[in-house]
Amino acid sequence: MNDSATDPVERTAYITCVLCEASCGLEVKLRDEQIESIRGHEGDPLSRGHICPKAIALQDIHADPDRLRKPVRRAGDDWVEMEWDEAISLVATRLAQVQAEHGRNGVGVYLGNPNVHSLGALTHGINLVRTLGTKNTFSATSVDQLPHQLMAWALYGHQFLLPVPDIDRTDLLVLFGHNPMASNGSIWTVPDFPARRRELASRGGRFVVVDPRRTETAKVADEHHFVRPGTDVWVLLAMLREVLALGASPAAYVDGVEAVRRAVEPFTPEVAESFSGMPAATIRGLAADLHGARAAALHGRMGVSTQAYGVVCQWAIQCINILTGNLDRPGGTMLTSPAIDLVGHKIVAAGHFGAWQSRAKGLPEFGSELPVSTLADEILTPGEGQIRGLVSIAGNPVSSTPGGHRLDEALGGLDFMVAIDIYVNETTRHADVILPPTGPLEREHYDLIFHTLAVRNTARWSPALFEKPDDARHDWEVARDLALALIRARGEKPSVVDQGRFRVPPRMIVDGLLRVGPVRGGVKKVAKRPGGIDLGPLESVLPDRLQTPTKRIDLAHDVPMSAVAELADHLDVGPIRLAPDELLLIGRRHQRDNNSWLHNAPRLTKGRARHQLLVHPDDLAKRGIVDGDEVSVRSASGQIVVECAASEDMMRGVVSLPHGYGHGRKAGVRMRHAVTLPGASINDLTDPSRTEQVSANGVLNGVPVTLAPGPPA
Ligand SMILES: Nc1nc2c(c(=O)[nH]1)N[C@H]1C(S)=C(S)[C@@H](COP(=O)(O)OP(=O)(O)OC[C@H]3O[C@@H](n4cnc5c(=O)[nH]c(N)nc54)[C@H](O)[C@@H]3O)O[C@H]1N2
Ligand SMILES: Nc1nc2c(c(=O)[nH]1)N[C@H]1C(S)=C(S)[C@@H](COP(=O)(O)OP(=O)(O)OC[C@H]3O[C@@H](n4cnc5c(=O)[nH]c(N)nc54)[C@H](O)[C@@H]3O)O[C@H]1N2
Ligand code: SF4
Ligand SMILES: [Mo]
Repeated sequence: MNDSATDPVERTAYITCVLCEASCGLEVKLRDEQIESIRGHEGDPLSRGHICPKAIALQDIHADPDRLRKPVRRAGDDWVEMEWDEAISLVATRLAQVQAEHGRNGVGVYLGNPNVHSLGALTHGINLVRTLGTKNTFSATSVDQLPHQLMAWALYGHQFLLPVPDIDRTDLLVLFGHNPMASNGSIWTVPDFPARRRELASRGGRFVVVDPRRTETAKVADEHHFVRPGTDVWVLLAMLREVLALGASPAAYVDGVEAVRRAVEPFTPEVAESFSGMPAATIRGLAADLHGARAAALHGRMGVSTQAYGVVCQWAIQCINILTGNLDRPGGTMLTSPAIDLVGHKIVAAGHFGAWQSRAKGLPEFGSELPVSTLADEILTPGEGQIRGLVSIAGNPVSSTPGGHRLDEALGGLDFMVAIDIYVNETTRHADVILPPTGPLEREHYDLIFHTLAVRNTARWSPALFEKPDDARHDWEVARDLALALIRARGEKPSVVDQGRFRVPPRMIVDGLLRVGPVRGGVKKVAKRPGGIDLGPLESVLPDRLQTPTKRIDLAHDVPMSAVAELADHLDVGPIRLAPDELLLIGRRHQRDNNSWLHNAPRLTKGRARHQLLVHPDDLAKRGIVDGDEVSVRSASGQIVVECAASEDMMRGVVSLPHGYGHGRKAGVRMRHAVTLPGASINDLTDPSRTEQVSANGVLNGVPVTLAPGPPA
């Protein structure tokens, strides 16, 4: 007979991994509430059993002694724990003070990447930002996908109408500046990319990668072409020109073709070759292949978004997909029909561009956010509207944004800073108070964003794996409590609308939204099925789903067209000119890194070091540097010392460094494993004064640098 007192209690839970855009479904086995195993959930209709090493590390985050579990207040280089009510009240009072003295814009906001991976941050965090009411709002968008959103706004009438490659049915997939074998896909929720890529090959399809490094993805492609960093714009415009020469087949709802034809006329494949190093014949061949394929998809990501002409690159990519007839075609690039339709239900605004400018540099807002490259300027430049207080939510801009070292100094001079964050990192170490919400295994989740970008229409509810501890607060509760306290600290009374907006929990919001969609039921119905509800493959939805007032697409939209005209006027100038000894620096992601965090997860940091600067052996030899040497790397913005590694995978003249390294720069950071990790921050080299031509997105790739042996004397 079993002795129930000693019998272990076993259970299996099905949850969503919130660590990257792939949003995999996980199967977690527990024994007496201890995690026994984390696996990919085979029955998940979207992720089909996929998992990567980061998901295993979810348990490291959960158990990490470095993770904050109670609010802390800075006392010199030390941190003192506080009770929640006391902390919220202190923060609200101080923020209200800064805004009373310096105006609403006197408090700035930075929203980091993990916000999009947290339901509560999306449903409630955004309302906290609204309550702050500052124009000085910044986010990771402007070191990332801002050009995509701007292009979608211009062409499709909504910043979130972002077509994704229909990889499961395509015959030809062409990726520019994207490394899904490491990143698992971006602005494209494509869990299980490795298997989907293999299926493409076994269907007889082709896969082409254009990248200055022979990446993990390039290595599994049928073709890889090197391109000199920052020159994709000429390649893509030349491809667009060639597609038009072959004959365009746009849908009936597409306008502006002739204007585009005239605009791209100067951009010949020969011009593109001279700037990019990509042979004109290759450029013509790619255009012809995209034009001739039964179904083809062209997608460009970080590599082309975070360079000087990111918006034109993204626009040209859409134009090529549209003019080859591949937009909205099975196997081409398609829009999703998510169970919760952020676009159709107008939950997310369509976006607006240039409605105001940043104070110091006159850079344009997009969707009410300013480009983060200019955050330090807004802190350091005196005058009306200067940022004197900061709210940083799930972010580490000192590590993640151009000229991070300058921002690091600027943060030290603020009157008050609060971070809503689970760690003391390079940025939050400057905070006066840190408010730590529950971790990823303690909260419920529904992917509002990534279902909208997924290769299959599904709806998955993720329960909290563990109940939150009694004295913990979820991110939505922190946002609620802080916003309501701030309103009171201003001497006002929260309105009925405010009360309602903040007190309804995320689950109820999702429930209501699901009920008006195709699922025909709420959270309960979705949650009943591990892996969620399968709504099938992507469907053709155009022109119905367009949000332009005319329900038509105008390819010749003013914003991209004026940028193309400017490029045409300066065709003799071309890309950035380099001094003879200069190289171009680009970024890199690894499967076991996650932006600037997770470096204190032992499971992810063990094994071969990967912080090195990759350099082609010829470029090392020219400088008398040997593989494994320490080198100093200098740019217009700063200097770092880092170990180098010879790599034949690099294009000559190009060097690569991963971002998110360089921890424990000074006292205060409390991440044990991370601070002993070798490596330096690439964003001490990226230049905040060089921004993308149209949107002022960060230019993270194609940064001119020089290399010298050893640390500087
Ligand atoms: N040079 C260069 N720079 C880059 C990039 C590049 O390719 N090259 N990539 C850019 C891109 S695409 C991005 S998205 C940004 C990302 O950069 P950031 O926006 O700074 O975000 P992260 O580094 O992902 O994480 C920031 C912090 O969020 C906290 N955090 C994690 N989970 C939670 C949570 O659930 N709640 C709360 N409140 N906090 C949490 C952790 O402490 C972590 O340190 O970096 C950008 N920077
Ligand atoms: N393991 C892991 N996964 C992640 C993340 C992570 O940090 N680690 N971060 C997540 C986030 S926030 C994002 S936004 C996504 C990003 O996902 P990806 O877009 O795949 O990001 P990267 O791996 O930086 O890939 C950018 C590629 O562009 C190339 N490149 C650089 N400059 C140029 C150029 O001028 N032209 C061209 N054609 N290529 C260029 C680089 O060599 C690199 O291979 O990944 C997400 N997934
Ligand atoms: S690919 Fe992304 S979502 Fe999937 S398990 Fe890895 S980190 Fe999690
Ligand atoms: Mo990102």
